[in-house]
Amino acid sequence: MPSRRGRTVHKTCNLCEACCGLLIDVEDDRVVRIRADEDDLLSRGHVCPKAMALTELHQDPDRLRRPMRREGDRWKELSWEEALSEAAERLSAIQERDGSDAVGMYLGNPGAHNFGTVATIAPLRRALASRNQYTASSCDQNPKHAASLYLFGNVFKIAVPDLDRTDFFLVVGANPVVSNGSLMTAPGIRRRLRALKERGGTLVVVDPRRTATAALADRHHFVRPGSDALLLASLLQVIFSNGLGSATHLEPFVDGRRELERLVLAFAPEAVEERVGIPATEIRALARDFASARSAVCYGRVGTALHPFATLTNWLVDVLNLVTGNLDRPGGALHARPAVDLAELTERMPDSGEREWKTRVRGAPAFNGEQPAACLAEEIATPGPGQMRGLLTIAGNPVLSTPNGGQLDRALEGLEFYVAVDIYCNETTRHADLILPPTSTLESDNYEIVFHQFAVHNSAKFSPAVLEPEAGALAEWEILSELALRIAERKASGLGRQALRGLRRARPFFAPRRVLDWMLRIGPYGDAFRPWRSGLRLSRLLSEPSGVDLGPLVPTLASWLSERGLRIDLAHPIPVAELVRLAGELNAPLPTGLMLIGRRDSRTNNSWFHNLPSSVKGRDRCTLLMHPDDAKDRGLLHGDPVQIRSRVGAVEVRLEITDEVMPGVVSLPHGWGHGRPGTRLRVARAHAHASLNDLTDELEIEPVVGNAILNGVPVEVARAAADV
Ligand SMILES: Nc1nc2c(c(=O)[nH]1)N[C@H]1C(S)=C(S)[C@@H](COP(=O)(O)OP(=O)(O)OC[C@H]3O[C@@H](n4cnc5c(=O)[nH]c(N)nc54)[C@H](O)[C@@H]3O)O[C@H]1N2
Ligand SMILES: Nc1nc2c(c(=O)[nH]1)N[C@H]1C(S)=C(S)[C@@H](COP(=O)(O)OP(=O)(O)OC[C@H]3O[C@@H](n4cnc5c(=O)[nH]c(N)nc54)[C@H](O)[C@@H]3O)O[C@H]1N2
Ligand code: SF4
Ligand SMILES: [Mo]
Repeated sequence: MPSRRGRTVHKTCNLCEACCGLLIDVEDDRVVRIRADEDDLLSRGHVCPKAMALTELHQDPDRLRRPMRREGDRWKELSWEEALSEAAERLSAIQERDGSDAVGMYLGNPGAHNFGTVATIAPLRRALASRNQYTASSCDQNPKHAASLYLFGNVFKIAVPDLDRTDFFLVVGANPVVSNGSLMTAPGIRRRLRALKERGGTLVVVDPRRTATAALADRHHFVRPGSDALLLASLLQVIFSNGLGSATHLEPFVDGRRELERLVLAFAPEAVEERVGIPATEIRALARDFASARSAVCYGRVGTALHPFATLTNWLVDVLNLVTGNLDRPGGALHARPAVDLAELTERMPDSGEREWKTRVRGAPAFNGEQPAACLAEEIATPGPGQMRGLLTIAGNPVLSTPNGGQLDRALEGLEFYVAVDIYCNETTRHADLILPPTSTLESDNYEIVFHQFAVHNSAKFSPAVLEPEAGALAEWEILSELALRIAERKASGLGRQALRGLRRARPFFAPRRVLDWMLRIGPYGDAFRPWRSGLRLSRLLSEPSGVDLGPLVPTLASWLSERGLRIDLAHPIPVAELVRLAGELNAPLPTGLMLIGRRDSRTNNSWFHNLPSSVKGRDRCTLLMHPDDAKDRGLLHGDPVQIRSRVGAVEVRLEITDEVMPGVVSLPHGWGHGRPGTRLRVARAHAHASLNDLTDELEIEPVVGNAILNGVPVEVARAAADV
């Protein structure tokens, strides 16, 4: 029990998308215990081992607490004023000299989990006004945003599986038991999947690896990496040609069904079975079972996003739900109705200009105002107008997380000036001239603005900082808004400059709590600034620390479409062109050789959790998984050190032989490779291992949105010359 000077604070864990509710006991400004909040509306007592590591993270001696400047090989602390003014001045000076595009920005994954960052990133982008915008989304969910844009008219209008009510859950390329769910905030996946079974429901998993999720499934189909679009098109073919579809209340909004029916004729199960790796009879059975279930939902995640037909695949997932009558209905796929609705909010924002163009060097597509991360290195290294000479990274580690990280690593050395807003000096940020570290997550307020959008139950929860920030520390939003205002000030003249200076002084007025209150008030449950009305405001969230219940997911799509005069076009030219390209693939030679895919581990988080002893202890996790037949063909034994070679590089790891992966497929987790010199990660360096993204190919991108193709990478594997 907390002592007299102790207290218990509610917090939402913001390490992953599950958004679990924690109760944190604090004594004398020290965390003494972290446990699950049994009353949390979403998580109902679920937590994973990572939440327990929050204290370790907070206390990690390598976590940066003061701004640092690199002077040769050494780092020196400097004051916030010096750091912020130098950052803003030097970035703006490069832009003044070489144009706006000469400074780029990369935003990484923890940015989406930080309310302060989400609230301040738009003004910072606007102040920089550069086309060189990058985020981890182009190595992740951009194909889902594109599919939602083409179907429902908004990148944030992403349909969520109604996991707790469905009768048939078809999981394609996701491993929520380990990842804790993505674009599906549903903490406690194991429990929810058990409940599905108990109500007589069915779980089917399609994955080249028998994952922890697949192990719980009624059926698991091995699938050849990158072939999901063929599988989904084939399911549609069976459904259309056997009249298995169901009419829905969305019918009045749907166009192009005939054309889609015609296009998928090419993908009969017999035509795709060899490429997909699932027998035609099983594809037919899956189509029938899915279509005849009382309710069913198909859900695809990272495994559907990192291959050559990623946008089409994500589009087909929603289309399958639609044509079987499962879109916008309980038990199927529904859109959440969060208290701050990003889809509605983006409609209210002034348009920030061009959303799509081609990149300078390669002519790759930009999507949703950002360029593919796969192009980052070449945009830095290739001379000419628009070459990136300055860089700002925020909560990102692209050297380990983007394709051909080794090449990016070298390119970063050539930058004239680089500022990192990050808590660690890691493989990427070691190249920075300045590192600006924000307060730790325990010292920050939190509202999961992004992930309420994808939650399986509508709710709203605010959690205040657990600990007082250390003296002199700045929150992420303070750093970013300071940079935005200082850069904008340098660019403005006369009155504009004065106004910006005034805004800078009034910065507390734009603190995230205040911004959140505004957003709640103009949101779907708010009072629209009419105080005589009752409506959701921050004060209510503060008084209900385990979350405000806003009810189960309900159908909203028909009204969303009709209010905006939108229609669902099943013959949308972009997916249709992709279907035609896919049909062309049916005659291409079948790939031979090994294909490399990634994987995640329940104790780690992408690249940045490996400096915490609890996440690296125990057995080696960065091993190559290989099927026994493939190992035998190569004369390899379990535990052998092996070299994996691709077009772009080679790494060495230990081999694990297992029939958990299908023949022809090998698997290595991403996020490792901490042996590079000059980082300040003592624990991670001792568990360095190798980076998967030293093998992935930056030239391989998906053509619609430019997503990196990080799965299905052709590789060769042989015994390594020396031990690893
Ligand atoms: N081969 C392969 N590559 C992949 C993937 C894959 O499946 N296979 N997955 C992809 C996916 S889904 C993603 S999302 C990306 C992730 O790509 P990134 O976002 O580039 O990488 P992370 O490893 O999440 O690195 C997060 C960074 O944020 C810092 N950080 C942590 N907390 C904070 C904070 O509160 N504030 C700030 N400012 N910094 C913080 C960490 O120190 C670290 O530098 O990786 C992608 N890369
Ligand atoms: N513990 C832990 N949790 C995490 C993270 C973490 O690093 N660690 N990362 C977080 C992030 S940033 C994200 S985006 C989410 C990701 O959440 P998920 O998508 O659920 O997680 P992944 O493990 O990437 O699952 C992708 C699955 O796709 C399979 N796969 C690979 N290629 C193909 C293919 O071509 N077709 C099919 N059908 N399957 C394929 C892989 O074997 C893998 O099982 O997890 C989040 N949660
Ligand atoms: S599942 Fe995710 S949100 Fe929940 S405790 Fe673990 S890391 Fe935190
Ligand atoms: Mo991600």
